[in-house]
Amino acid sequence: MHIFYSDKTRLRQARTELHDGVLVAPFECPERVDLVLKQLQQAAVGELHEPRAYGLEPVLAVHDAGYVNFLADCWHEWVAAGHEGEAIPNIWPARTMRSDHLPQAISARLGYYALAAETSITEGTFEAAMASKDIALAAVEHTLATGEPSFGLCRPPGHHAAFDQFGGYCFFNNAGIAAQQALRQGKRRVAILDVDFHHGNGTQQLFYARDDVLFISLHGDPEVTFPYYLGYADETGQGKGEGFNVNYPLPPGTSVATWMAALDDALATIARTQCDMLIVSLGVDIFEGDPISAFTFTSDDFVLLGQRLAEAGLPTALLMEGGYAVDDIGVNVVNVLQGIKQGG
Ligand code: OKP
Ligand code: ZN
Repeated sequence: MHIFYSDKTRLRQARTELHDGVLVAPFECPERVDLVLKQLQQAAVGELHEPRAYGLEPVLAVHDAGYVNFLADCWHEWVAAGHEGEAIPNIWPARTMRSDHLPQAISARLGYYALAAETSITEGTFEAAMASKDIALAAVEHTLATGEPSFGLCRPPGHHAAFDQFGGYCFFNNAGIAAQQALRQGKRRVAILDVDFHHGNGTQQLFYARDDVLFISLHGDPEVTFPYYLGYADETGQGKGEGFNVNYPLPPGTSVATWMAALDDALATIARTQCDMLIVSLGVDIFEGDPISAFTFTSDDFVLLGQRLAEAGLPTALLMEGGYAVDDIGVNVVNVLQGIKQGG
């Protein structure tokens, strides 16, 4: 198996996350990558490769150009405006105000392009986000060329990033960018299976009205879990995309058996809808020890997850999303990949 990573992901080194009303050290930290890499090397899961630079063109195939320009310039504009700390949105075009006008002040633009406030923009954030989507593109390119599974150690994650919004630690939608690239390379329908604890609202939004990307997500019930405002079971797609969006909101504390039953249902849908590629948004924050999540996977259960994914029998690229129990993140990722290699 080929594994893609980049030291450039370290360029995102935020100091602050607004969490429970306090500015804390971010859960989504550079050490996550170091610890996964260490375990991947120790377990000799596959060859490590650095991606090439694919530029902005594949990003602009799914994201708004104004949004991309905002991300590229935000930190510099923030500093130029004389702000002291990291760039944190604190005003939005909320329901009672105008959203048809983009004000010029960086504080206003920050809120316009943000969907949540926990994610600070810092020096190097844009460069790390660029490296992260390059990792995703390289993984998909390898799987397309060889048919073999690949793993992209993306960081920052991507699944909360929408057409023109960042948040939930995400800036570019790595899985969405990679899926679009696979379609351009001749795939007819790509399944994106999102197993992260949190709903992949960004990925859902990008492909909601399309039938060439099937989006399926298993996640904490948005009634009580971030991102709250999307991820319900009645969101089934729109227009020709009707039936190509499937959500499995599951209550906090859901057993692995119940989760696996939903996964079987998801895999049956993937088989029935004639997808010719599988991209997995691999969040290992479904782990029982995750500090911000509430599912119950043990480290051993991740092997079973990998085996089930292999049973789909499709060319598969796995892309890292969340996972914040840093002591166990490496083992949990390795176990998924070992499960994939063992097959179903
Ligand atoms: C990113 B990914 C916790 C609130 C949740 C944001 C979570 C972002 C998760 N107090 N804050 O899906 O792992
Ligand atoms: Zn998550």
